Amino acid sequence: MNVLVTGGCGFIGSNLVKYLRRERPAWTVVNLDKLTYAGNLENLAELEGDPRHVFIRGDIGNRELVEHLMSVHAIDAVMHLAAESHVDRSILGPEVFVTTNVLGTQQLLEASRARGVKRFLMVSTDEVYGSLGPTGAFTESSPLQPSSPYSASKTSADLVALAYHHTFKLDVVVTRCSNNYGRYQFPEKLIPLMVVNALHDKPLPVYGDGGNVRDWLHVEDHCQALLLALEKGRAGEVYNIGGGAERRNLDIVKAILGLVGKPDSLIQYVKDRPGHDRRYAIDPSKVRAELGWTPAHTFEQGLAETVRWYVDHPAWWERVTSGAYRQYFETQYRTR
Ligand code: NAD
Ligand code: TDX
Repeated sequence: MNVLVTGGCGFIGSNLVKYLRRERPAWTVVNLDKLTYAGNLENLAELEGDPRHVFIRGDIGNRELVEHLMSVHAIDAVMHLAAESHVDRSILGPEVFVTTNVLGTQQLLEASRARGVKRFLMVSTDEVYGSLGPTGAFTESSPLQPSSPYSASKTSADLVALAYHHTFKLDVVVTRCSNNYGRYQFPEKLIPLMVVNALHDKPLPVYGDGGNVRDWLHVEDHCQALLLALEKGRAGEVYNIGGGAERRNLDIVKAILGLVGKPDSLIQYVKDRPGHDRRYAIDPSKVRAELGWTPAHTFEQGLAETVRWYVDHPAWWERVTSGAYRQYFETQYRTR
C-alpha cells in the first residue's frame, strides 16, 4: 500500500505520518507539503533515513507534479490534510484560503481521478456546521453554515470532494473533526499560544468573554480515527470525529496557567474575533458505531502531557515562532 499524505509536515499531518509508520510499517508514506509557515520538516526528524517515508516539497495545486508523483509512487490512497488552517489568518487574508483549500483540493481530486486512486480521504472540520447554541451537537446531517473565510473554504472543499464521489464515482470518505490538540501544534492556536505566552510571562489574549466552547480531540486519537476511516469507512460517507471534551476557552487558559505555575493575572481580555463561533460539539455516534472508534485520552491528562511537551521543547517553538510568524503575530496584535 502506498499512501499520499498531503500536509504531512504540519501539526496533524506530522503526527499522522509517524502514526502510519508505526501502525502500518509495510506501507510507504509519500508526504507532499509546500512547507508554508505552518509546515516544518523538523516535526519528522525521527523519520530521517526511513526509506518508507518519501518527502516531496510541492503544492497540492500543481497538477502536473501531483499526477507525476502519483504515477511514480503508484499511489493507492490519498489522505488530504494540506490546508491553510488558521481562522484568524483567514480574516486577515482570505485569498490563499480559497486558493489552497478550494482550488488546491479540486486539483488534487482531479489528479486522483486521472490516476485511478482507490480511496480519497478528505480531512474536513466541524467548523463547516457553523455555531451551536448552549445545547445540542453536530451530526453528519446538520446544516452546513460556515462562518469564517477559513470554514467556508473548508466547506467548499468538503462538498467538491463529495461531488467527485457522486458524479465521477471517485471513492471519497470525508471526516469532520473537532479542535485537535497535542505535540507539534503551531503556537498560533489557542493551547500552544497560551503555553508559550505564559512561559514568557506575556499576556494571554482571551477573545471576548472567554465563554466560547470547543470540543477537544487529542491528535493521536484523531490519527487513529483517520486510519479507521481510510480502511473501513464507506465511500461517499461523512464521519464526525469528536473527543467528547467540551471546554470553555477561559477554563483551558486557567488550567494551563495552573500547569505552568503562573498567575491568572496574565489573562488579558481582548477584542473578540469577528464572526466568532460560540460553541462546537460533536455527536460521535456514527464513527463509534460504524468504525468502532473511541478516544483513548482524557482531556485533563492529554492537556497536562501536551503542556509538559511544550515546556520541555522550547527549541522547537522558539524556531517556529521566528521570522514570518513573528511578523504575522505583530500585525494581529497591533489591531487590538
Ligand atoms: P497546519 O496548518 O498545522 O498544517 C498544514 C500543512 O499543510 C502545513 O504543513 C503546510 O505547509 C501544508 N500546506 C499548506 N498549503 C499547502 C499547499 N498549497 N500545498 C501543499 N501543502 C500545503 O494544519 P493542521 O492543524 O495540521 O490541520 C490539518 C488539516 O486538518 C487541515 O485540513 C485542517 O483544515 C484540518 N483540521 C484541523 C483541525 C485542528 O484543530 N488543527 C481541526 C479540524 C480540521
Ligand atoms: O489567542 C487566542 N485567543 C482565543 O481566545 C486564540 C488563538 C484563540 N482564542 C479562542 C478562539 C476559539 O474560540 O480559542 C478558541 C480556539 O481557537 P483556535 O485555536 O484558533 O481554533 P478554532 O478557531 O476553534 O479552529 C480550530 O479548530 C477547527 C482549528 O484552527 C481549525 O483548523 C479547525 O478546523
